[in-house]
Amino acid sequence: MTTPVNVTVTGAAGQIGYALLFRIASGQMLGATTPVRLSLLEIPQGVKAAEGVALELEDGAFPLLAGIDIYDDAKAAFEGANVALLVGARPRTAGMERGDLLAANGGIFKPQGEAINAGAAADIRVLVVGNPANTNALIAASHAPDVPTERFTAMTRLDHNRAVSQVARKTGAEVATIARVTIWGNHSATQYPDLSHATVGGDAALAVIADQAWVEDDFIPTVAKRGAAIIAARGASSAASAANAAIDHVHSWVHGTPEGDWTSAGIVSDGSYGVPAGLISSFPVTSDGGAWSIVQGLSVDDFSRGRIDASVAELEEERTAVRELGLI
Ligand code: NAX
Repeated sequence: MTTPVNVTVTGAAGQIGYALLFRIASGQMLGATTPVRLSLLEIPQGVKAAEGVALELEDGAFPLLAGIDIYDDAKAAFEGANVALLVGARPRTAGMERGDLLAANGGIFKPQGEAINAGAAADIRVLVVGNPANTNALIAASHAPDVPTERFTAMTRLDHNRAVSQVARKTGAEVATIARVTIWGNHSATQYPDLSHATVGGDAALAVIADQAWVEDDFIPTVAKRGAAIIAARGASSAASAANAAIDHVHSWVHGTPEGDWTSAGIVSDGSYGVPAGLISSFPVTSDGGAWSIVQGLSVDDFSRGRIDASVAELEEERTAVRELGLI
């Protein structure tokens, strides 16, 4: 057996963790020939439930699962990690102000960034799922000065997948024929799902759809507010679809994106498309199997410009807020 890849998952006893871990163990994230060793990080109150999940993982008899360790200490959980999925976060509760939410998450993502810096493997790749994902990724990255910021990413793949699926529904085309959809900005209701460069069966998606009112009044709000629709219908937030998107994100990062297509991910801005450098914003991205690259040279019309700027302004506000809180 080749050396297992060390995968650390935080919030392992939560609902996304429950949907995610079995798929990692089965090889769907890193590939059918790559053994994995799982490190599960929980808060002390979550450890017992994580132990239960570990029992079930054992019961899967996954040939690729080389071991499971459970921790309530970040330093130990990230020791030697090659891939880290930061799922556990502090949710917004009734009456909580944004500053309180950011401060509570700073208390999670600052020490986790420090622990990654201290002990993760040299090739560490981090995906932040826990919300506010972009800014949590920024906090973690800023406390890991020895890890290239490009290794810290935030998940907008669920938004991307939702957008692709909505186009498939609208056009009747198969999902696999839809390409070049983009999510810009923040993983929040201000995100901009963009079809300007998307294609359906190789044709311009906007021409195939031929219904700008649908794009603006139906498609964009449906994608941006899908999380709320799931909560309203299911009585709980997206879990299996979020886990699926995390699997997709890491799979694309590690195995590369298909020729001629791209995906969406929150990665550190280099100033492309007028997004201030240093923000972790969603972009159209490709991967060569090693690193993400922002797709360059796309035209941005006035409508798109306004939407991108609005979401990026929210990211800047969050960055200012966490700066003022001393979290970055
Ligand atoms: P749950 O509340 O079911 O699980 C979260 C788990 O994290 C709990 O078991 C908790 O004990 C644990 N936890 C809390 N603080 C921790 C810490 N410091 N270290 C380790 N574990 C810790 O939430 P779940 O539904 O799994 O969602 C997890 C996060 O994903 C939330 O922040 C949620 O908002 C976010 N999401 C992000 C999405 C995205 O597209 N980026 C979509 C889905 C989801 O809403």
